[in-house]
Amino acid sequence: MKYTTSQRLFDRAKELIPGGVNSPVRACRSVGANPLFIRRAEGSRIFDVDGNGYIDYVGSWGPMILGHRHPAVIEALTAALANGTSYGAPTELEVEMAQLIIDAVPSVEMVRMVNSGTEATMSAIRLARAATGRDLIVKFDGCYHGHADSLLVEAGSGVATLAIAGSPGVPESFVSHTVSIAYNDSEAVRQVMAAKGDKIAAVIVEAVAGNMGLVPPVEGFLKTLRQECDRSGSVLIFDEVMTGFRVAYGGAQSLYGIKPDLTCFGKIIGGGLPVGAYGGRRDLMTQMAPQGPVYQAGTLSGNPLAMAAGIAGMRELGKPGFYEALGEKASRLIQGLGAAAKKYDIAVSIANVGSMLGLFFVDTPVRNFEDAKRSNLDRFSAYYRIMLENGIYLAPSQFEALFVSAAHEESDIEATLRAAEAAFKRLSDKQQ
Ligand code: KE4
Repeated sequence: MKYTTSQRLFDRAKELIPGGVNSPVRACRSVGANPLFIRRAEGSRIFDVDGNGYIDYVGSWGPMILGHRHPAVIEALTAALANGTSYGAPTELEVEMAQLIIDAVPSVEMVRMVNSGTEATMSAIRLARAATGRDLIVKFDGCYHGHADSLLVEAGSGVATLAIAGSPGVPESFVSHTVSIAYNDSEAVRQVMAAKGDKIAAVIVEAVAGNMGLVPPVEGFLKTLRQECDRSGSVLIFDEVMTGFRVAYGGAQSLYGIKPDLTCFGKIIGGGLPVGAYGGRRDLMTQMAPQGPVYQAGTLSGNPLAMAAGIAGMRELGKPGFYEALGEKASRLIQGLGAAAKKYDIAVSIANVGSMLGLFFVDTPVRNFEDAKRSNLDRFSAYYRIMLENGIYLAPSQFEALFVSAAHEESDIEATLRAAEAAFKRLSDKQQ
């Protein structure tokens, strides 16, 4: 494949934008590649500026569950555009979006729109601290909740990929209020809550972790969080920015039967436009300005274009059988990947929760960030590059999840499995 235009644009971008990208993980540094500059996307495919086409499993890092340019989304956006782009005033679309989220997620009694997942988690943390009068928050190693200061501690995603524990510029005083413990370690949770529970404002967790690669919760982990927060009076926050409307219409909380006090959303609910939201118990949410004293605001919060795209997409997701069909595709892919790796004796740990998939190059189960970090990153990088050569667009990091969309056809799955088999064969040959 030819990448000359991407390369030229990247060289220029690096002079103008830090690292040449507007979000670090896009720089592909951890896989020793240069980023492709994208011109357009359609359905399950994405096309770079050199005219190369790829089957897309990044899906804009989660939002594109319907595939790119779904007709219903494009039609709704076109109609919304005819009325303008932003007013800075309430619209009927925001009422409709709020109703859709509240109807889909029973733990959410009220909801506030913001413009990113980071804003959603940052606001939920502020609300929990205000409501409890406490400062401490608990998060989990390898979980990423956006780049708000108090959450950039042992974070996953781009931070994990860049191996930054926290980040320069975050005052020690900020992270001193954040405790990060091992994901899936219920005993550690009980110990921290026993020791500090009366000082802990909130426990925030990815109910299915997608930012250290895919790591599902083990039996009892989420229940322990619920029980311990009930016991200590701490607010349980599910960060469903990635899993919300992804793993089920009601999110991960509907799969595992645990009701958090607050939930954060993003990605899918904006249909590909900038969006975030947080919501939950009415007694908490009514403390947000202007109804209550806790301040949070946003010029473009509830933007009519993002609302129109999100609502149109969510209506498609609410149709009978949508998640079953999507889950079947993901399972076929996962099973095929496992069989291909086995055929060439390549040790992998693979998992999926609905249409969120993970593949680690490690021969033991991955239950937390320490396990994930044992993955063979050199092998992952080689796999990434071989798959790209074969027209498969994967997340350029071992510490990310992959996403199957409704637009992925059987032929896409088959092409992906052929590419994976070729990749595992090459890895196996190199191994010998
Ligand atoms: P944003 O601020 O990027 O909209 O959302 C932050 C966020 C919060 N919570 C979870 C569970 C998330 O996964 C994210 C963002 N996800 C990453 C990819 N894993 C975004 C990609 C990027 O940083 O470019």
